[in-house]
Amino acid sequence: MLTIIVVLAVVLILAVLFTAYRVTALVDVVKKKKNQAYSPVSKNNGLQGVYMVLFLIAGIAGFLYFSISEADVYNLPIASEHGVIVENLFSITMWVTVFVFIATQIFLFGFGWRYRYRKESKAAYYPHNNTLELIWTIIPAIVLAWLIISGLKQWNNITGPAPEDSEVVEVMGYQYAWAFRYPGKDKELGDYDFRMIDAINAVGIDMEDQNGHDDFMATQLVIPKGKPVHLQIRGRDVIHSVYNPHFRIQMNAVPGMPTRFWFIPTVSTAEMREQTGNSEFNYELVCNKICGKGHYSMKGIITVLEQDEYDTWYRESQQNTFLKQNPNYLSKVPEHLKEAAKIVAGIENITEKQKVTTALSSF
Ligand SMILES: [Cu+2]
Repeated sequence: MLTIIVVLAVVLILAVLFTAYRVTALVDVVKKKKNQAYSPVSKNNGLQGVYMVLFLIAGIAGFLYFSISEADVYNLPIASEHGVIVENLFSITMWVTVFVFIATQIFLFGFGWRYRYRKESKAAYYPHNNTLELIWTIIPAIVLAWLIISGLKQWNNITGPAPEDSEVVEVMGYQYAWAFRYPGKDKELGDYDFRMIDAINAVGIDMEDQNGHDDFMATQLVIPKGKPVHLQIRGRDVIHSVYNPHFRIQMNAVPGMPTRFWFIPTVSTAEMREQTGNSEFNYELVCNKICGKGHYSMKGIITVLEQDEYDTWYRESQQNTFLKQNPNYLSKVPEHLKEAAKIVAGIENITEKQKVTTALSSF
C-alpha cells in the first residue's frame, strides 16, 4: 500500500513539474510576441538550474538513505578468517569511491546551476592550469595504485597454496545444480575423466584410479569450523561461479579449467542461527554467473559443523561410497583392481536385493 502511495506521489510531482514547465513555456511564447528582444537561451533557464540542484539534493539524499537503511542486507555477518580482510578492503574502496562520487555529483549539478547563463555574467578565458592537471592526475594515480596493490597482496595470500591439513572437497557446477565429492576414507580424491560423466556419475569419477573407489558424494557441502577447507572447483557445461557472501568467497567454475579456493570457516551454522536469531538459517552456495534459464535454482546448502560433529558425519558418510551406492560401476573398474575396490568401497556386505534394485535403476 505504502509503495503505491509513494509511486503515485512521485507521478503526481512529475506531472505538476511538467505542467509548470508547459505553462512557463507557453507564457514565454506569448511574451515573445510582445517583446522580440534577442536572448540566446530560453526564459526558464534559471528554473532548469534550480532543477539541477534539486535533483542533486534528492539524489544524494536517496543514495545516503538507502545505503544506511539497507546496510544490513548487503553487509552480511562475516564467517571466515579471510572474510575480515576482504571486508576491510571492500570498505576502504567503498569509502574512497563514495567520496569521489558525491564530490563529482556536486560539481556536475552544482556547476550547472552556478554557471547558468545570465545576461550580466561573462565567461573567463581559462584554457589551462598545470598545477590542477598535476593534482587530478597524481592523486587518483596514487590512490588507485595503493588500492590495487593492497588488494593484490591480499588476493595472493587468499589464493595461495592450501595448507597441508585442509579438508578437500570437489565442487562441480552444472546446469542447474551443484555436485559435491568427498575423498572418502583415504582422504585422497580420485581422478576424474569427463568421458565418464553420465546421469549418475555426475562428476565423472574415473574408475581406473584406485583413490576414487572410496570417494563419496554428498547432497550438501558439509565443512568443519576452524579448519582450512579446500574447494576444488569444476564446471561441467558452462561457466558457473561458487559464491557465498558470509564466507566472502567467490570463484568461477570453468569447464576444462579446474579452479580452487581455500578458506577457514569461523562460525558454525548453529552459531550463525543464534547470531541472526533465525532458527532456519543456512549458509547458501549460490551460482554467481548467469548460466542459463535455470540459473536461479542453483542453490546449494553449506553446513558448517563443529570439528567433532564433522568427524562423526564424515565417518558415517564415508560408508556410502559412490561405488557402494552404484555397484554396477564396478564393471568399469579394471579387473586387477576389482577385489580391492570392493573392499574399500564396502561392497562385500551388499545384499542381493540391493544389487537387483541398483541394476534395475540403471535401465
Ligand atoms: Cu550456474
